[in-house]
Amino acid sequence: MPPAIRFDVVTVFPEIFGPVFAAGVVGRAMARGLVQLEAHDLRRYAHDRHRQVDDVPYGGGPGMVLKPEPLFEAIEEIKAHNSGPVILLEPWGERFDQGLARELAGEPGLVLVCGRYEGIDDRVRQAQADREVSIGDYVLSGGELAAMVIIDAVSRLVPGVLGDEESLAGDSFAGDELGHPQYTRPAEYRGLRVPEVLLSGNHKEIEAWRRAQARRRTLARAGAPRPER
Ligand code: 9D3
Repeated sequence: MPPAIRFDVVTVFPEIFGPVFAAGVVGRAMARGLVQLEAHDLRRYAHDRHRQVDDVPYGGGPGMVLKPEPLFEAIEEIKAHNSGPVILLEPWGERFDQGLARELAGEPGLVLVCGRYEGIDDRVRQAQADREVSIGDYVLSGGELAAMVIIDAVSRLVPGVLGDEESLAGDSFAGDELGHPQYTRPAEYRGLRVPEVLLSGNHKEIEAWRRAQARRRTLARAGAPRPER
């Protein structure tokens, strides 16, 4: 069975991807062959014996810039077996949200290119990239954590990745709300009681309570991104 989605990541830190996805639902989907992830070491595509993948910026300034040649060659090789869009992880990219996750989950694969240092030679964007994506307005040290966020959020939308236990329906409430508060046993802990309605066994009332709580959360967090509209 071919994977439902394939992620190829270009990075100078390929070794950090394995452990992150070894556990959890995405790791299980990978073990089942439903999701395939390959992290490609950019240094393997370096041209010189020092395996140099960065160089000083033209025009001067601090830091280093990822050189075009290793990135072009890595991306071109990956494109031969991954027909999905090439996405550069960039702080100024289009904001990743649940809508974009859904869109990307419909692709056969994604090629995720992680920047490091001051950034990526712009010719990579000009000639190789289909889009640029950011995960939010804060400064990370590179694109790897952003790529992992995207892999996680996209993978769980691939049909069959989630079991019945953690099914997609649980991501939304009435299709449009944030979740309601959750409780498990014991019914009282350190004087804190579980709301009586949840112990009542009255499913109609429980449903109404949850709906109201979810609405409260949504209003209290107005402007917060909504999962699974
Ligand atoms: C300090 C360097 N900055 C000068 C204005 C630019 C800059 C370059 C590279 C800032 C951060 C980075 C590394 N970040 C990413 O590669 C990145 C990122 C992020 O920082 N925030 C949110 N999403 C992303 S996706 C890739």
